Amino acid sequence: MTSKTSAASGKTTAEGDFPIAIIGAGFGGIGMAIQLKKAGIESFTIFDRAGEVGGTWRDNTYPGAACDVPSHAYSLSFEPNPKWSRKYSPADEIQNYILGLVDKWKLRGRIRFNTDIVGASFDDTTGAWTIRTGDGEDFKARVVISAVGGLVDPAYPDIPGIESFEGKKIHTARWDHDYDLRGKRVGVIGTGASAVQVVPAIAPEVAELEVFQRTPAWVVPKRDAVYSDRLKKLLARFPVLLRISRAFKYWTSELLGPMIFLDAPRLSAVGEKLSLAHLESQVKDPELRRKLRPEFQFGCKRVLVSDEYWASFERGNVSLECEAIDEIRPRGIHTRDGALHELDAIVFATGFELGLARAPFPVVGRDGRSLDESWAEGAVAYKGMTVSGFPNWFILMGPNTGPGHTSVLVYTEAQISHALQAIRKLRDEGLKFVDIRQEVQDRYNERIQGRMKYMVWPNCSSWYLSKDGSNHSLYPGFASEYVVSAHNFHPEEYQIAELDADAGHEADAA
Ligand code: N01
Repeated sequence: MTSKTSAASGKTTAEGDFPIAIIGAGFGGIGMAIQLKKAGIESFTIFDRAGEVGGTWRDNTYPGAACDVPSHAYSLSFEPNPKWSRKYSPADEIQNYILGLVDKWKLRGRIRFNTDIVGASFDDTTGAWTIRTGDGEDFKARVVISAVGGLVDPAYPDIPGIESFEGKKIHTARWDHDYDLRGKRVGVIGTGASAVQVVPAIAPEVAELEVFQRTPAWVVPKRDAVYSDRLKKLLARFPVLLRISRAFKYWTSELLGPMIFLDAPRLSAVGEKLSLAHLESQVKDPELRRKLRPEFQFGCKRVLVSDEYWASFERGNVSLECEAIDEIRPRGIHTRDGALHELDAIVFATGFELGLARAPFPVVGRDGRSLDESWAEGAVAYKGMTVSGFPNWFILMGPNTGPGHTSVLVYTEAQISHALQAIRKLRDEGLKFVDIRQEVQDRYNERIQGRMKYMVWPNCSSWYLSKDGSNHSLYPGFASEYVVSAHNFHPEEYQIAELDADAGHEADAA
């Protein structure tokens, strides 16, 4: 448990001998908590600003929401699930998997829901972090696991007049299930990973659906499949089969990875050919195909996976609008050709504010330096996890740890393992802190940024890139390479400070 201090009264209560704070109860935070429990470390508290666990899978409930990575790979390897109903599970099934883990590991009582962390600061003398909630409560923790996620807050487009719209506005990441789309004239802005799922899901219900496309995207076949009861029973009975299925899916994605992340036109051409064949099989009208055909290099933006998105445009009630949006007016969307598209509702499939690029809240490390100052020229961390000057602070899904080609959880598991080893060392050896050496962090990031020129991502605009064109989001390489390098904690890479007896007592009792 995390030690608690009431900011108002200044009183303290000790709730554990090595308090650990986990911020975020999504896949990362819950996975970390499970591994801590497995290691016999119980002194943790999970904080989440929402009223339920699940993170992404709690928030993204739009019709058609699913994972575009196969579930046998997109799940925690240490919590295998033979019961996935299909190859690509719907969002609610993934959320139920997370809820099941919380019950199985009795984590619910360890979570402080509706608790927004608004600040954190490190005390050099005690080796403890103080984290503050929105209600003004302070908690002390010897280690903080920042598992706040990278794609959390919905981004609305900067389109003039957006506030003036008199119909219903819905963002995919905050779906309003009370609003009935049946029989409505609906516009969807955006053609990314969320749009390709929501468009085919709502198309049969609405009266008219207009998809406002700024940039057409590469889509590849999903080849989704329902898993029969017989198969699920077999997987449950012989867990090795599930492991084989996971390994097969993982290594297939690794094998195809270079086609998606490398700036290798010949490899990109293979992906483009596959996608264009898919387009041809889904859309009969050559003019419509021309409008849907992307012009940027395959992999430069996220490759989309769908068997139904392009086919939706074959429906009589679905149309594609490629004219640029001029403004939003009370009755609809006005495009640059002068047309007013009258609508009852606008769905914003316009993505997320990039949470990776900045501190999630003011974080003050050693010498009073803030994380935002350290990240003024872009978010950097050692292997995406630790930042020099911010000891005992471990980030899950941090800078340059996103994949474009495989399951993000593979990366997260490596980060959990790294943090767990560090926690064990700190706790078992009575250390004050471990702080990644600046030169180790710098060398690592020079290598990461040096590799970017061989990657496809600088060749087009996407959320992967910061405003200055640098990439602090994705890992430029194979997932296996990252896992091998990040999985183990190497003490020699960190500055290690001993806990002096008095300060230690103070930290633990605080
Ligand atoms: O968001 P996006 P997303 N006028 O940023 C368009 C993950 N994810 O929610 O391409 C008109 O990709 C914008 O146009 P353009 C995944 O990592 C995972 O779809 O910039 N259009 C684009 O088409 C993914 O990468 C799953 O020209 C405007 C769209 O909005 C990430 O989340 C499922 C506009 C935004 O696309 C984000 O995906 C869903 C404007 N002013 C998401 N502004 C899985 O299945 C923006 N757009 C795991």
